[in-house]
Amino acid sequence: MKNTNKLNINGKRLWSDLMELGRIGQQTTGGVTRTALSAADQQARQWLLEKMKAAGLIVNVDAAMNVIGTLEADEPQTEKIAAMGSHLDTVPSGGMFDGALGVVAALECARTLRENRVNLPWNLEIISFCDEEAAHHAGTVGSRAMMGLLQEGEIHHTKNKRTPTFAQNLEHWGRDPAQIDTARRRPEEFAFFLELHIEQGRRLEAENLRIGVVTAIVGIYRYIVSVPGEPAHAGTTPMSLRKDALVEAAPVFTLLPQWVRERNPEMVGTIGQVSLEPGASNVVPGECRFVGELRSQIAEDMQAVREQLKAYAAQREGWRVETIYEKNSVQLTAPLIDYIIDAAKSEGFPWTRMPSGAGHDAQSMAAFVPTGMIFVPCRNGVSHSPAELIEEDNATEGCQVLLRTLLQLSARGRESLCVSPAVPRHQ
Ligand code: HGY
Ligand code: MN
Ligand code: MN
Repeated sequence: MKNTNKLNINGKRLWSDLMELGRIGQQTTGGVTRTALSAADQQARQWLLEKMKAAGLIVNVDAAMNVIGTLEADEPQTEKIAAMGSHLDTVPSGGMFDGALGVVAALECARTLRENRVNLPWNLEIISFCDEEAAHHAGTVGSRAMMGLLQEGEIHHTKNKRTPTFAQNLEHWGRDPAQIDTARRRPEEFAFFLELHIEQGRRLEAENLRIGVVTAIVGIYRYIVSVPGEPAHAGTTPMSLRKDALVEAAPVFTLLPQWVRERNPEMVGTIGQVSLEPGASNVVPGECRFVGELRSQIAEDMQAVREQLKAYAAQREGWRVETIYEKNSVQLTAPLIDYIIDAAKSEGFPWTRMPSGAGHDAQSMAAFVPTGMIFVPCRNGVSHSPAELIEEDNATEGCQVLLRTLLQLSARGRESLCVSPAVPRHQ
């Protein structure tokens, strides 16, 4: 491989792409809504495909609607594939950098390599995973489909009656849900997977650091709780005769955070979604369904609060607790962490090791593939909000470290990179 010590990505082009992509699904509120398999998400998928083709990549959209662009090596010295990427889907009224930065930066690395005729010893795959943000039911659908981690039938579940299932939306885009298993890849195909992402927390900014070297990704346990009531006329039904599902459910909205705080101040718990049936202002709620999630680097924390929630529900007639999923935290791959640190040092950016409090597609990949993650700071640590913001320099620096890590792995990593998957903690 030719000398690449001074190879730099094109930060202006990277930023221009991020701004262009950020306009897809932009809301008048300033946020971006590209929920998975929506028209805006599909528009972003098409945008990416065009950019990948213009960059000379071989493109493919797999059965889970992951987008994969391949920069083929002229003379590959191994069957193994280097992979980088993230996701383009967003939460409703989210930001324009969560996920997008990792996909566009990976594309920028591929363009830079091709323009400078740098020939890697392996094919490079740029991947944009589908439905990272749990638009239908569970999250990281595309990356879990690729790693064979989907639960039986999960693409036919939905978190509420107003949301189509992932399978229904696949059909909407002309895909056959029955084929989803063909998205599965053999983990041993991959030499490694790298993901660049905004930190979505305050630490890097607070400590004046520019690069986060991710050591572990938080565990997430997520449940749908259904609470029965009796639908009734809001005007003619006396208070004493009501069975109001929202009133029944309401104590849990404060109890769950209290259980979490009492268990471990480092742990978090959220009820971010509540739906009522029939959901009319003049009908006493006949059913309340809410999604509760617990996050901790320590599985026992989440198990303890899960048992409190299940015990509370078990004492109440008709309550149901459905597990969406229980993902334990994963440690990322030591040799890759060292390569990312070397890359940050050689680019001269102050860095730190740190865990991720957010979930990522890297978590799915890390189950079976050597995986590393790079963070850049975001303004006030805000994310999943129209106020999500990074500077152009953050994008450039993160992308430069991503490229440097890839180059160093390509130059000397093949032998030293022990192809041992990450060690999921507390499995
Ligand atoms: O929820 C998460 O942590 C991620 O942003 N999907
Ligand atoms: Mn997110
Ligand atoms: Mn993300």
